[in-house]
Amino acid sequence: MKTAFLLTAAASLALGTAASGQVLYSDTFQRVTGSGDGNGDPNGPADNFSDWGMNDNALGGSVVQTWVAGPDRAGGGRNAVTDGNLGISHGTSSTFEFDAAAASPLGFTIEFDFSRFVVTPDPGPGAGGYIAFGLGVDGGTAPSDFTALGASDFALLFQQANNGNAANAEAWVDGASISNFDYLTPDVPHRLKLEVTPQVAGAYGDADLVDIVATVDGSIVQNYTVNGGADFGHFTVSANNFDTRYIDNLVVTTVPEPATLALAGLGAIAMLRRRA
Ligand SMILES: [Ca+2]
Ligand SMILES: [Ca+2]
Ligand SMILES: [Ca+2]
Repeated sequence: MKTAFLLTAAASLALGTAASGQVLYSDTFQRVTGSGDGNGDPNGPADNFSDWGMNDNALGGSVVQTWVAGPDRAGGGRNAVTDGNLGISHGTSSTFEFDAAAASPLGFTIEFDFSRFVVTPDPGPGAGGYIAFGLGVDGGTAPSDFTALGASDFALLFQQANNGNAANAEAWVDGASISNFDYLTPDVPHRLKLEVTPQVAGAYGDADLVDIVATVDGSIVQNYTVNGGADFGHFTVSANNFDTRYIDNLVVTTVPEPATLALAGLGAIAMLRRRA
């Protein structure tokens, strides 16, 4: 009777841990980095350089890295900057090269806010263009405004409704568009959650299958099964140069391993027995 109670208590602890996951890193971009104002003016102050600085982990996590951002824009205002609140991208890419996949055999989650416009109503030319989010950009890839799409293993692109597309969001695999869906109003902020689960624990390679659930604003749900690739847990943000986009409140979470949970459960039993 007593043993049964203790086992139930340990199981509850284990389930509680599994449900919450563990934050690997986060970023609220409450800092000022890069040159220029990132206002989207390609004729702005010359010789701007791109810099997103280091993540702040203000929403949890312990992994700290410097974002790889670029290119720099000598002679123009296009760049990647942080403005004290947002991670801004205009004709640039920013990659967080910590490999969340390598750290998360059972899967990981990437969640953040984004918008196609820092300033609304849109001050730029034509209200067009995209912001895109890629997984798997290999380390050492030179950033361009196309990196998240052209150099990733999987990506989602968000743009305006027109421009000849059937819908205003697209999924890309290995540099090519595979399908599209509608994320409703393209001119307001949204929240994207990517839940990434390898079909075989720890297998994120080119020949491995990875399930991805993409959820926009908690209600628009898209399911994908794609091949992985090297550096699959790298996260990249790219935007073209039509306007000035941003992300904010980034949280990357790992799914705990059952071995760890079992040990935690056994530890809990041992502790409870010692106290009984
Ligand atoms: Ca912020
Ligand atoms: Ca890759
Ligand atoms: Ca691939």
